[in-house]
Amino acid sequence: LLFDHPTEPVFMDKGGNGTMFEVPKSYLTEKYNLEECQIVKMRLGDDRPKVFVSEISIPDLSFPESLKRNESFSLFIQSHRQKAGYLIDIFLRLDSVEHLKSVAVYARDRMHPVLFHYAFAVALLHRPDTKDLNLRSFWQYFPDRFMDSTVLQMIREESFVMQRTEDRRPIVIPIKYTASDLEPEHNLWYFREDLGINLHHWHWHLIYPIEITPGAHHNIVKKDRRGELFYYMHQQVIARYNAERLSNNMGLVKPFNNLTEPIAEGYFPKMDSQVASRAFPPRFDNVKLTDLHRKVDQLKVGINDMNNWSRSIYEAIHHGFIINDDNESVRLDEVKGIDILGNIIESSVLSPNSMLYGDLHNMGHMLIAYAHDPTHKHLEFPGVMGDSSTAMRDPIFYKWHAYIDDLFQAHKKTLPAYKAEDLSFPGIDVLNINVKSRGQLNRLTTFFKESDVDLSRGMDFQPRGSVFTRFTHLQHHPFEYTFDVNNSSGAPLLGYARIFMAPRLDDNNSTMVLADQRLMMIELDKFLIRMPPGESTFTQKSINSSVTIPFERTFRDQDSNRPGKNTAAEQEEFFCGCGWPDHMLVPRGKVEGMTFDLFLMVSNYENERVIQPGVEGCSKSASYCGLRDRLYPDRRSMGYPFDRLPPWNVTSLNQFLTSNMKTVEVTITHDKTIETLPPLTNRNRKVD
Ligand code: CUO
Repeated sequence: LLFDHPTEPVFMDKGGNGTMFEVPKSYLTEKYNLEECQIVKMRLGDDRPKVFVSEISIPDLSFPESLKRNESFSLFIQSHRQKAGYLIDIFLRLDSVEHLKSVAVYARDRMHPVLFHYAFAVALLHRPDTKDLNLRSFWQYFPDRFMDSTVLQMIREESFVMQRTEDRRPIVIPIKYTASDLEPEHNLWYFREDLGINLHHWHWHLIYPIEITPGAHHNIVKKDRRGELFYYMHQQVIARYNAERLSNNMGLVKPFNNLTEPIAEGYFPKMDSQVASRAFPPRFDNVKLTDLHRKVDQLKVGINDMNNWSRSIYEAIHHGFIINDDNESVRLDEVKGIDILGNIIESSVLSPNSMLYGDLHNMGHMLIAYAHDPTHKHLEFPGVMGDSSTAMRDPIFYKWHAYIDDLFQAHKKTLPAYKAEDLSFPGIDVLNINVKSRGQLNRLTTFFKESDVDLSRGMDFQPRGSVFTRFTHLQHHPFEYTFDVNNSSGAPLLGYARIFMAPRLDDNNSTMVLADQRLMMIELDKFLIRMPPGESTFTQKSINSSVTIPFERTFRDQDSNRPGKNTAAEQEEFFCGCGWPDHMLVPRGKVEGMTFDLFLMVSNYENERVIQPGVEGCSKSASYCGLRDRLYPDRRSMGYPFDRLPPWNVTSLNQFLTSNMKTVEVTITHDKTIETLPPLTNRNRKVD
């Protein structure tokens, strides 16, 4: 209830029979008066859900409250992060769930709705007594950040005219609503504006916060290899985006490495923020960045600062060490180097020297997000790049992150190539690998498909009840990997099966050299296999990928509303909510078919396993998201074996292969027919 309808106030009332009573100081009663509130209460009727809370001593929330409710909130801005961090810390310190509930009720109406949602979700996720709660997805509460604002208006109309929920029809989100075909970048609408992808990004940043108030007694930032995961997850996004570009006969994304150069690609989001009641500002074509100075956000950063930070980071990479706060040098070695750099470049509060290396990535987001009003002259809010739930909609996101990835790759290039002993697995031969989908061998098919999602939790309309929105997204037919392995060691062995895929041809239709193709390698799955002596066959279904979460989990509302669905097995869902959406597991491909190299490596699990206690629950989407409360379940560098340059004399994927690896050519064909849904009302909606 505290998450539902985020822009509506909680109505509070004294009550009960002396044992429990609702918090007396409500936002509404402070703003209006008790009598007026009683009238509102009568008007709303008595069937509204009620929650009783304990009497509490009111915490001092003046610091997070200083961000006004109708302003914008961005995790890329330090002063906003600090306000959220303060609130998170208060939530984490409370000694019981009962207390937490009371303080949360008190805080909810006084805080910025997104700040509250973020802080409360982070706290629930990290408190031992609440971390198993099954929370719904962010898009359900803030649908305004995920779709065209005209759709929201149509939903209001539908719910107003069709008072009975069962008579309501789904509101169809038009395909391609943010631009026309005159804009070539618009080909990629299905990737950039995908609900599941944007949700994944929000969720990732939710479980890997950048900072919490200094001195906070819970350290929720310091998670295992979080800097490296920042690099790897975003690197994979770029690899995937490039595969989509090639699928659409477009050139690879160009890094935004000269901040004084105009940004050719404009972006007009066509979304209204419900919280701020303002449109997300657009960015026109060919806008140039200028120094940012917004006193209201305590935000001051110049293009020069950015260039200096970037220079210092490149220097550190080329010298092979960074200088920390205590003026000591710390080597950027093969194991920890990338993790240190991740925290420096992002940058998180774990950056060992934020004076010297600055806040490069976050400030890039903000410079771009405020390109239309860098000095707050027009009192404008940030564009979509200012928030992790909306940033991936904008073409510049990919150019900015391609630049960020170039920095990481500069470090990876300083590391020695993997030697044969780092790659091979004595005694193991991979004999073959195939994929099968609907009876077809090594041919995958993608298509567009309509799906309905219920948005009623995020809408502040009356009367209530489900209203569905119908959106179109990419999908593929499920597939299955099959491979044969020969174990000649005479003893059982454990292997880690690592599956990647990359386009074979570049944007010039020439076969890529491995030094380029490795950057395009998309991780598809990673799983443990037990290999008895002799030959064995293994199969793995695409839906069980370690990269993805199933469609139902992304669009869970219908799921969690079903009776009996919130089983113990689903209790780890919130962390599990992080994961690349299954419907975007493979690139679109081309109508005439597009050639990919599918790669399998079976590596020695004994050298790579991470010994740690606890059950394996929720380990399904660990590749991009890690595991809750546990170490990243692979000792190898993320992206292994493609994270480093191959030896100079290995130019093709085939030359790279040792006997524990195999590749196969896979064709992805895009079927242009859209799988549509019948125009049903809620009455004939099949709930199960
Ligand atoms: Cu995820 Cu730039 O970090 O957005």
